[in-house]
Amino acid sequence: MSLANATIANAAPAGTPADVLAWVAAVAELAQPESIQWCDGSEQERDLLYRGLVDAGTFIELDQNLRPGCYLARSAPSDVARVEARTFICSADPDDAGPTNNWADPEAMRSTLARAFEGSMRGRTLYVVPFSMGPLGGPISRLGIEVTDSPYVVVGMRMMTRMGDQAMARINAGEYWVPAVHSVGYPLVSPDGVPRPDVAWPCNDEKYIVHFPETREIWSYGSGYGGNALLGKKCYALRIASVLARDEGWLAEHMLILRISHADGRVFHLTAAFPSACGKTNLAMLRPTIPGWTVETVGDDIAWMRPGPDGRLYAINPEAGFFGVAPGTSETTNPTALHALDHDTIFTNVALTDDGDVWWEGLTETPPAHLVDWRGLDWTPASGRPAAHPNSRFTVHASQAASISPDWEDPDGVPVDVILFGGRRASNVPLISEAYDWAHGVFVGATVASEQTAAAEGTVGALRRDPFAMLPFCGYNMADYWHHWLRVGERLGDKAPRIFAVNWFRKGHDGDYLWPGFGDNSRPIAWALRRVAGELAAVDAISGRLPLPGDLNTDGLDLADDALAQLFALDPAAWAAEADLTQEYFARFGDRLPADLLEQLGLLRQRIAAATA
Ligand code: OXD
Ligand code: MN
Repeated sequence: MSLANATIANAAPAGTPADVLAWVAAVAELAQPESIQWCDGSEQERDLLYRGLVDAGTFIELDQNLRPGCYLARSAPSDVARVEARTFICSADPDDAGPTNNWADPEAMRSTLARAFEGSMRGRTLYVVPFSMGPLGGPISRLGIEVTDSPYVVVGMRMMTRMGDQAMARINAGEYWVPAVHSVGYPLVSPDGVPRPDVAWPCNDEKYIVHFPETREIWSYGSGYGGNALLGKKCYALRIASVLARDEGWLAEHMLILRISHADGRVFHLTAAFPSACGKTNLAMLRPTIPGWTVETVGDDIAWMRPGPDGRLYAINPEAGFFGVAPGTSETTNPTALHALDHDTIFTNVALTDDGDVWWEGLTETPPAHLVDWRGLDWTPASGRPAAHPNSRFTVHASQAASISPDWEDPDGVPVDVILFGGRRASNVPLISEAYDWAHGVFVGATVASEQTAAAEGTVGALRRDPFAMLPFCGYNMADYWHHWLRVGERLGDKAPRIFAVNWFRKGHDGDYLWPGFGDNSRPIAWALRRVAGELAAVDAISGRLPLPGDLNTDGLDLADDALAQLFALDPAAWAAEADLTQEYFARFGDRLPADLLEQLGLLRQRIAAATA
C-alpha cells in the first residue's frame, strides 16, 4: 500500500464506502498530496480553514466591526473568470457535444489530465468535500464529492452547497454521487523533492475544465476561480446535470426562481433564463414598484425542474449561496443583495478601503479618495482603471438575503407557473410577449440573443446567440437539448408553465434605454402573471402575444411620450431579416435540429408576411 493509501485509511470517517475510498486513493496516488482532510462541514472546520487562509495571505480579514465575518481574496490577474475556451465536453462521439461545445477526445483528454495532475498537489492538503446540490434528501437533489487542493474552494463550496457530514452520510448509505476532481496546479514540491513557497493565489497558466458526460465526471485543473473551481455550480448543476436530466426526464437550467405573491392571496412561481450580464441577480431580488405584489427569492442562478406527482413542473434551487457580480450592486440597484453582504461574506477581487471595508464601481456615486485595488495596488479616482475587477464577486449564503423565500429549501420544490427568457436586445424584441404555446416557447428560448455592444465582442449590433442562456453550460448537443425540452412539454401538456420573452434593454431612436428596468420590471411580470390567472386578453403579433393598450401598469412611471409604442414596435422587415439569421443559425445544427423548431420558424415567417400584407 502506498503512503497515500495509508493516509486515507487512517483519516477516512468510519463507514466510507469502498468506491469513495478507491477513488480518493486513485486521485491521491496521481496528485501526491502531502495529506488528506475529510471535510465535515462543521463551524470548527470552517474557522480553521479561514485562519489558514488568512495566514497564507489568500484572505485579508476585513474590519470586523464594519463587516463581521467578512474576508477579501485577490486572485491572480490571470485567473479572474470562467474560461470557456478551456472548458471541454468529452463525449465519445463529437456530435454528442454538438457545434456549440468544445469537444475533446475522451481518451486523449484522460492522458492530458493524467500528465497535468501528476504530482500537482505535492506539498498540499487534498480536501475531500462531500456535498448535496439541493436540500438534503430531496427527491430532486443530487450528491457529489469534490476533491480539491484549494482551501478557498472548500470554504466556497461550504457556502454554495450543503457540504459536509450529512451529505457524506447519504453517500455512505449508497446514494448516487458525482465525482469532481480539482487542482490549482501549483505543487509546492518539485518532482525531485525541492520545496518552493506558496503564493496567495496559486493557479496555473494551463487550464482544463473537463466534463465526461458518459461517465458523469468532472476534472478541473489550473484555476481557483468561481465556476472553474467550485465544481458544484456550473460544472455539476448545469453541464453534468443537463445530461442526467436528459436521461431521466427533467430539466437542469440556468434560471433564477422567484415566488411572487399578491395581497389578495394568489401565489405564483416564475423561473427566468438570462445570458450573463443581464441583471439576473437584480431580478432575483426584485423589489416591485407596483402595489400589491411581493417578490421572494428562491434561487438566483440555477433551477432543477421535474414534473411532480400532480403533473406540474416543480423547481428547486440546487445551490445554497449566491456567487454574484459585485460591481453595480448598490443601495439603488439591489439593496437586498447589498445588505446580504453586511456580514459573513467572502469577497473576491473587489477594492479595499482604508478603513478595512470593501468598495466596487457603482457602490457609491463618488468613489473614495484612496483605495487598494483588486491587484493590491494603490488607487485613486485619477488612476484611470477600475478599482474592483469587473467580474469581482461576493460569495454569501442565500439565507442572508432578506428576500429569501420561506419555500427556498422545500425539498419538493415550487410549482412553476411562468418561464421567462430574456436577452440584451437594443432593437426588435418587445418589452414582453407571450409565446403561443410550448413549442413556440422552446423556439423563443432557442433563439435568445444579445446584441453586441462593444467592438471587442465582434461586429456591433450582431446577434450573439445564447440559447436558453445555456450556451456555455449545456453538457451535450444543443439540438438534442431542444428535443428534450419539446418532449418535456409534451409530457406536461396543459399543466406546462406559460413561456414569455422579455427585453429590459430596448433602446429608442435617440439611443437611450426606453425602459427603467430594476423594480419596474415587476410591471411586465405582473402582466404575465395576470395572463396566467386568466384575467387579461392579449393581441396576437409577430413575436408572440402582446399586452392590450392599458393592460401594462405604467402608473407613476415617467416614460417618454412614445416610449411604450417603441417598446412594443415590431417592424416586419427587421423581423424578416432576423428570421433569415435564425435560419442560418439553425443550419449549424444540421439534421439534429428538431423539426418542430423549423416549423416554428415557418410560422414566424407567416406572421411576418401577414403583418407586411
Ligand atoms: C455566472 C454566469 O457567473 O452565468 O453565473 O456567468
Ligand atoms: Mn450564471
